Amino acid sequence: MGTPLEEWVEDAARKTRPKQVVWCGGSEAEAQQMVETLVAEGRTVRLNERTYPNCILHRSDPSDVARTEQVTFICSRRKEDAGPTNNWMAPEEAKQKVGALFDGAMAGRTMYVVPYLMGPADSSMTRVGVEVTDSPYVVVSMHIMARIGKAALERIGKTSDFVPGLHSLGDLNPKRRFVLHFPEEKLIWSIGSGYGGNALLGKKCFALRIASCMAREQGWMAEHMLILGLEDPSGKVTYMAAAFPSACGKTNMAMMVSTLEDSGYRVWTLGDDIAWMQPGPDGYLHAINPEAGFFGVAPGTNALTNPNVMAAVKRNTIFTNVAMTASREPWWEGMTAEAPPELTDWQGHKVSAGAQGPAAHPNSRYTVPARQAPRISSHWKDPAGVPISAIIFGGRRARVAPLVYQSLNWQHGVFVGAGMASETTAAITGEVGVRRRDPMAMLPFCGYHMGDYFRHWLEMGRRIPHPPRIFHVNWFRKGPNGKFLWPGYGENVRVLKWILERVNGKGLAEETPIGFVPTPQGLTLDGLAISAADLKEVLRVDAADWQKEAEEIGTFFNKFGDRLPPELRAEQAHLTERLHLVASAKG
Ligand code: GTP
Ligand code: SPV
Ligand code: MN
Repeated sequence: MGTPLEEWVEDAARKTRPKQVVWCGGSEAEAQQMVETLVAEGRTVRLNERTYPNCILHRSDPSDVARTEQVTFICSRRKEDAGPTNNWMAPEEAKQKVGALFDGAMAGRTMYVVPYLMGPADSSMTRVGVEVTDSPYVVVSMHIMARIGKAALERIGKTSDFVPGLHSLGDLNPKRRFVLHFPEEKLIWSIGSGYGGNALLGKKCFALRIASCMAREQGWMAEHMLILGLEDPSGKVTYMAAAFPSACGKTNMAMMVSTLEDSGYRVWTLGDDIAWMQPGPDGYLHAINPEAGFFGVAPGTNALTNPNVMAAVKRNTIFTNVAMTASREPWWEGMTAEAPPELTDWQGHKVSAGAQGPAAHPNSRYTVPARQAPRISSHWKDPAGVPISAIIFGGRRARVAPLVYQSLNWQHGVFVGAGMASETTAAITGEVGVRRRDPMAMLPFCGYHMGDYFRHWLEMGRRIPHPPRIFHVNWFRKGPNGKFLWPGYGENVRVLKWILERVNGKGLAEETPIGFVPTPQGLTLDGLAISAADLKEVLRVDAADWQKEAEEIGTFFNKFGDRLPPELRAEQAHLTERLHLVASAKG
């Protein structure tokens, strides 16, 4: 009899029948060997060794470039435990149907066993997973994104205290692609995709879908949030966590180069996608970043919008589906004003003059070690996490949502998060630019009934003596000319500064029906080129628009039936009343 881990690996090998099984330890030599394998497979090239040392470009299958939510399932025993926002499949049916696809799936291939930690080795908030995969791309990515090898194995020892994840590329046919989560067993099965969020099982599958279930059982929170520290002129750092849907600005905000550095406001990076949070002995909600790297959206990133990212990805980085210049350097739309001559596009074709479509895929990405972020916080691996003073929700809204507002209290803040919406992006397969409600940016990531998830948020608020203040931001509001009203990126620090002031009981604000909105004087705007008219528009709360919004939120809440906490229904009614009062005062 082997250990539970050995037995599970043997089981996986019996099913998938690889030609060999390789246990991964996470060494640099192993990474190099994996890159050799990738290059030999023909979809990966090494980039310019002088300007981009130890960087590779991987071109994925053209049908496998983003998360596929329609084939992502929660396989809880009871359908109602997955709730109305998740796809559901019965566990036995899932095991039979998808088990058949795993049968012999690794024939002739190597099965890699990747034990990994989510979180720093010495933190009580850290959890362990093991991924078996037949994809060397997944292995090199996990090398960067998680802490691999000995520490994880030591932690598991002879116990069964790990989240197993079985992954195979299968035949990469979208028709035979499935991403399955078994929340009662804490088990993950993924087949038919090699793409980040579908295939790096430590990330969305474990650290959000499975972890959200663990967090609810164990009294903590697993959220789709960046973590940053905002340093003020006195040197004091205040920590904030922000939840924006996929490709809505988390990595950029976490790695922001503040335009107010000269006046002493500096942003420190701790995490860019996932936060695990737990009340600490000091009465604050403490957050750790369970990951060790960033898997960021490339297009739109340049030396002006985000010099920190540009500096970070100059070495030891995996680029996926970006374009390549004649000198073997990565390129994507928005990196330079004009496309360089002689580009190779993300599918490996030479780009001819007047070519249609982008040269880099809109969801092309870089995978970079967190330690390479120029402004990585000295606390990013702190086992106790950092105390969070503000939670910021946000979305991509061309209309309606103002630049920033503060909720009235925790319960109202939970309502703001539960009712948030955003326009869809290239990070998921499907139509781009469609507005959908995406509570707490967790719509695709909550592993259980979202009504219960809202209840868990409300309960956490009661259990935290010093709860974070809750805000909502929108960098993407557009004027009548279709242009963004707010410059965004490094200028967003002006909004963070106001949030910091509000946390400290200062900051000028007007109370509107939706919450506290900064007065134009409340924002520090010196050195910013924004017209008074645009500023007014970006802060505007339109009662008629918001009445429609409140109605839509009400309709969305109907989905949850009697699992919707009554507090949220009450908040929706209060918002409607406040809007009504304002409208009738004006009328
Ligand atoms: P995921 O990794 O998918 O979870 O995305 P993310 O939330 O980390 O988004 P990211 O920071 O990678 O940004 C996504 C896209 O939004 C990129 O193309 C950015 O250039 C763009 N973006 C980010 N911040 C801003 C901003 O403040 N203003 C504008 N206009 N665009 C932004
Ligand atoms: C997202 O889609 O939210 C991402 C990219 O962060 S992935 O890891 O693919 O989920
Ligand atoms: Mn994400």
